Order: sequence, then structure tokens, then C-alpha cells
Amino acid sequence: MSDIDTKPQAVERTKTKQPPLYKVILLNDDYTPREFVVVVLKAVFRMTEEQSYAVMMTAHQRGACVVATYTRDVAESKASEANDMARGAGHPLEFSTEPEE
Ligand code: TYC
Repeated sequence: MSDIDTKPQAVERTKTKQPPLYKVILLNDDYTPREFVVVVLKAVFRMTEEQSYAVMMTAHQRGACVVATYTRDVAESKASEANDMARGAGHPLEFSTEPEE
């Protein structure tokens, strides 16, 4: 018998940790037209007319609505893109981001 220890010395583990996710949140306001909110949701978040309308109405009635979750970079760039569209059209519409619990 050889003296060489052939037992595995360590267990290799595959890294499965997912990056933290961030929510994009649509905030209600009293001035932005409903139709414009729907246009932005369709353009930036690739939602259908029906999905966009439902999200817009939830924000309108409850004050805010989670639009979707993404990695931090994607969430922040989508929120910026949507806020830029609103500012460009002269509306106070606002999207924010926050980490998912
Ligand atoms: N409350 C707006 C209105 O009555 C419509 C609106 C809905 C604005 C949702 C923002 O996130 C929003 N014209």
C-alpha cells in the first residue's frame, strides 16, 4: 500500500448565490395623464397595454405600485430612462428603486 493520501481534501461547491434584486416602483401624482403612464410602462418595461393599465391603476388608487424587479444596474437605468421620458414631456411622474427584502 502506498502512503499517498488519495482522499479528496476539500469539497468543491458550485457558486449559486444570486445577485440582490431591486424593485422599480411607480409613484402616483395628481398631474401626469394616465395615458402617458401607460405609454412609459410599455416603452421602458416592455409591458402589454393590459399589464401597463393594471399597474398604472394600482399606483393611481394605492399611491405606488411595484413595476418589476431587476439587478441593481438594470433597475436604476430603467427608472432613469422612465424619469427622463417624463421630464422630457414635462410631467412630474416618478419611478424609484429599492432593494427587495
Ligand atoms: N393620478 C394621475 C391622474 O389622475 C394618473 C397617474 C397614475 C399618475 C399613476 C401617476 O403613477 C401614476 N391623472
